[in-house]
Amino acid sequence: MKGSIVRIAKRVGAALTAFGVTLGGLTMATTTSAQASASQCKSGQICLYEVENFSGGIFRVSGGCDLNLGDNHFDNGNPVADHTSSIINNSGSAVFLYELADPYRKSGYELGVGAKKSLSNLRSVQVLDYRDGTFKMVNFNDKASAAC
Ligand SMILES: [Ca+2]
Repeated sequence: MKGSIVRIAKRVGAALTAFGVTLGGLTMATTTSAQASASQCKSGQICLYEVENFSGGIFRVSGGCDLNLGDNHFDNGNPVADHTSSIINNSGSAVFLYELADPYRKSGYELGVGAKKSLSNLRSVQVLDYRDGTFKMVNFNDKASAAC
């Protein structure tokens, strides 16, 4: 009796494992096709990415400036504000990411990204802190609320 229960449990376990592997494979395939990539940021565009290394959702800053990212979404539907983890600036001029949206833009952190520059993550970057007017290294991951 005990032996058969163990056998059944093992069989169920094996079936679940097989199912899990199949599901995992499907999930990965789906995720991969929905992931943004660096090549999706064309010449002239400023692109914010939801995930590090230019992955997850992508949002292109229209006209190079958006003073409040609170009403914007990545192409996968997720909110942009406080969710940017990497950036490509393919425009011809510098762009700045701000910790706070207008009208408080110049009351928090400001991160400059030069023309044709990119940052694959924002975990340790030099920002200008308007609170005390000094430059400092901070974790700016998931902090941007405006881009201009
Ligand atoms: Ca906006």
